[in-house]
Amino acid sequence: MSHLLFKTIFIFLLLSFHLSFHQTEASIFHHFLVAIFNNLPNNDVPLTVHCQSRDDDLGYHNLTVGQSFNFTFRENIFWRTVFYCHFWWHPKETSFDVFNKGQRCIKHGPYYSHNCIWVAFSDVFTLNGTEASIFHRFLVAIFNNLPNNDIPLTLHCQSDDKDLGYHNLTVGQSFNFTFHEDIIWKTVFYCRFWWHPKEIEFDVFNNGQRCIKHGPIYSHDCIWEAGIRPKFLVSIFSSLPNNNVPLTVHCQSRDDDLGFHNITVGQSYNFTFYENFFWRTVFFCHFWWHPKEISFDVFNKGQKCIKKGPVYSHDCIWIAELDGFTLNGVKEHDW
Ligand SMILES: *[C@@H]1O[C@H](CO)[C@@H](O)[C@H](O)[C@H]1NC(C)=O
Ligand SMILES: *[C@@H]1O[C@H](CO)[C@@H](O)[C@H](O)[C@H]1NC(C)=O
Ligand SMILES: *[C@@H]1O[C@H](CO)[C@@H](O)[C@H](O)[C@H]1NC(C)=O
Ligand SMILES: *[C@@H]1O[C@H](CO)[C@@H](O)[C@H](O)[C@H]1NC(C)=O
Ligand SMILES: *[C@@H]1O[C@H](CO)[C@@H](O)[C@H](O)[C@H]1NC(C)=O
Ligand SMILES: *[C@@H]1O[C@H](CO)[C@@H](O)[C@H](O)[C@H]1NC(C)=O
Ligand SMILES: CC(=O)N[C@H]1CO[C@H](CO)[C@@H](O)[C@@H]1O
Repeated sequence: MSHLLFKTIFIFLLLSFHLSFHQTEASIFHHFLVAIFNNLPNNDVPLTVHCQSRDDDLGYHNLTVGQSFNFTFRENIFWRTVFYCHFWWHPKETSFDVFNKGQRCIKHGPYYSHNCIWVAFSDVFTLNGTEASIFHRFLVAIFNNLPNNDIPLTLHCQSDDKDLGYHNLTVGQSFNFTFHEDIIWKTVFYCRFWWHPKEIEFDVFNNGQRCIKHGPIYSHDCIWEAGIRPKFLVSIFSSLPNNNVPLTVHCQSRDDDLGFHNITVGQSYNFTFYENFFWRTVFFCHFWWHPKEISFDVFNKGQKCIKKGPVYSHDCIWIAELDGFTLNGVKEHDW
């Protein structure tokens, strides 16, 4: 009996959830269409397409000239859907996001549209009639921002069919080149760098939307800087009134737990670290000064310590006072 009651309630709950879901659905979901047309020259090679999202694999499709492959989906209000497709038109191949942004299909898409009409031509893809200009002309700039030590930065950049030669850059100099990327045709530029005794080689361009796969931003300017990774200092100084209660601090990053430290009045607790190229380091600290406590990021942004930090500095000097915390002289947090 009780089992049956439970079942009934469960079904009722399920039904009512379902109903309310459908009631709100209309206002929060948008319908999108992605269409991929084959407008390639007729050469007996089909355009093979394989599209996927995180959750859906739409399978492989062969399109003859004039054919299209379409799919529709509903985007939720969080605009998190990403569909990417891999294209083969022997011997060429490429892959890119065909949808990663509500309203414009892709970031920097040409129009506000819920119809994402992609057309494959022999040398370019268009989105909704516009040559996807974000893929078109690219600049690679390589700056020598190394310390001055009489050794030039020597570099040698190449693609499969171009050799850009050897170049020596003195400090402050840059070496630039531009090229046209046709997004079907996979351009890769790689460079070898020498700064005696160091030497390294990597791709400076291998992705039409972000310069390199997993590059930090959508851009067709690929600005590389050779430098020494900047070293940052975080210093936490207690300027609290002397009342026998120490300031206890516990700082962590994603990878490092710096442990618990008690700072007496007039003392400081410091740590230093090297920030990586992608500026992704975050350090957050928890502070206790009985009965008060607070936690916040003490570092989450290269150059200014924190987003909207008061000054450009590699030294992040936090001072704990009776009424809160200052960063490099500017009040940032109340207790
Ligand atoms: C697509 O065509 C290729 C030959 O060009 C063939 O190997 C493949 O099986 C075809 N795939 C589908 C899904 O029809
Ligand atoms: C795909 O969508 C486009 C644009 O709405 C339409 O012209 C075309 O007929 C559709 N193709 C198929 C196979 O549904
Ligand atoms: C670059 O400098 C090195 C010495 O550091 C020299 O041997 C080489 O010839 C120079 N190359 C060019 C292209 O100027
Ligand atoms: C290379 O490009 C950068 C970024 O646009 C620019 O600041 C710099 O002056 C250029 N250098 C040369 C030598 O053209
Ligand atoms: C910090 O001080 C508290 C007492 O105020 C003590 O319980 C704790 O063990 C101390 N921690 C460290 C790391 O010294
Ligand atoms: C922490 O850094 C500050 C600022 O550079 C410095 O004045 C202080 O002496 C350092 N404290 C310790 C314990 O190293
Ligand atoms: C060429 C083409 O398809 N243009 C369309 C792009 O999207 C806008 C907004 O939906 C339409 O008005 C255009 O006709």
